[in-house]
This record gives sequence, structure tokens and C-alpha cells, in this order.
Amino acid sequence: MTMDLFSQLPGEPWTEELAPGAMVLHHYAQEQAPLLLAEVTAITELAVFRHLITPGGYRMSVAMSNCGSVGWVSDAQGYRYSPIDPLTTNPWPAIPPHFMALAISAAREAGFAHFQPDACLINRYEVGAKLSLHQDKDELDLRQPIVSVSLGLPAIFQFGGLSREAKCQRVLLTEGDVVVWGGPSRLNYHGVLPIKPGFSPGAGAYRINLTFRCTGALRSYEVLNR
Ligand code: MD3
Ligand code: FE
Repeated sequence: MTMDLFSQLPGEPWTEELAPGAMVLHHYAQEQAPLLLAEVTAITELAVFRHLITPGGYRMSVAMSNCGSVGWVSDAQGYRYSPIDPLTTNPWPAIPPHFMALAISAAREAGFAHFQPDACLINRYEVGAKLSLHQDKDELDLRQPIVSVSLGLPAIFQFGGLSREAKCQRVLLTEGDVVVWGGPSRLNYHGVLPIKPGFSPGAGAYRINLTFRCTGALRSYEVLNR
């Protein structure tokens, strides 16, 4: 038998409940990783990765892009969801049908039957990049979960509680792991520890994370501009 040093057998899928409403679907998207990464490449040719400047004036170590009817942006006015990419003044690329199908089926698997994301943030971590502890609370319908998909290099994810001071669990997220964060965990603090050096066959020296959200932001944007 010829052994291929670079082929990885898909891992057995298994689920882990971190807290009520927070479900890790380990290896759920592993076989789709090459296709998902190719779609990220196509999206980020239209909407390039950029390092947002925090409202406090710091350059984020994570680079970001978006697809969907709105995307996460920041400027002197602060953070918000916007239907326009400020770098091109074009709308964000659409969420690919394959991304939608994955996010909807993962949400369903975790007990959320009516998930219809309107935004997908794409985070790119280089070695050493991190995401400080924060909450995601700018989405209008907090009954809807956030679905995250990890690709490329592994990360140690920090999952805390409803206050910044609550003790954090550490969870290793590897390529193809999908996490559904909803219900009582929807507003929990979370972050990502600095990415360790490594090499991923599909993503090289990067970790890519997709987060699917139901922001409801396009509707409120249209109402404001009527
Ligand atoms: C837990 N991204 O983009 S995804 C973010 O790996 C973000 O890039 C991280 O946090 C990343 O905002 C983590 C996991 C995640 C997303 C939303 C959550 C975990 C969450 C909302 C509530 C609780
Ligand atoms: Fe977050």
C-alpha cells in the first residue's frame, strides 16, 4: 500500500456541550474544508482582508472580511454592521449557497430549526494573532444563535460567562469544528488565545474562522434611510 504523508483521514464526528446552548460539533465540516477555503479565497478577492482599527485606536491583529447583506466594520464612529464594504463602496459578496447550507444544518443539529443568517464574518488569524475577551451583542435577534466554523491552524478558544470576570473554559478548535452558540450562552464572553506557529495543508500559516449571524441590520438600516 502506498502511504500519502499529507492526506488526513476525517475524524469521527462527536458533539460536546460546553454549557447550556453552546454545542461543539467536532469535525462536522472537515471534509468540506478545502471547498470552504476556496470560497473564502474567492470572496476575499472581492472584499480583501483588512485589519480593523478599534474605536480606541488599536489595529486588530485579526484580519477580517465579510459576506452577506451586511458586514462588520469599524471607523471613528465605532463598530457596526454595514451593507457596504467601506474599502470598495460596493455591497459585500453574497453568502455562498454552500456556506448557508452548512450553517443552517449545524444550527438545526444543535436544536435551532429556523436559523437564517444574513451575515458571515470571516476572520483570518496569522501566527500570534488573538482576539481579546468580548461579547457579541450587536445583533438584533438574540434568540438566534451564532454558528462558527474553524479552518486552517488550530486555536485555543476561551469560553467564559456573562460577566468578564467569570472563569473561562479552554477549548481546542481544529479544522472543521463547528460551534453553535445560542440560548443561555448567546451573550457569554469569549476570545481566542494567540495562534501557535504551524502549517495547515489548506490554509498555510493561517487560521480562518467563519461566524454566521442573524443581525437583522439591513432592515433597520433601510428604515433609518427611508
Ligand atoms: C460564544 N470569533 O468574530 S467564534 C467573533 O474564532 C469571534 O474567530 C472567534 O468571536 C473566532 O466575534 C470566535 C466563536 C464564537 C462566536 C460568537 C459567540 C463564540 C461565541 C457568541 C456567544 C458566545
Ligand atoms: Fe465574538
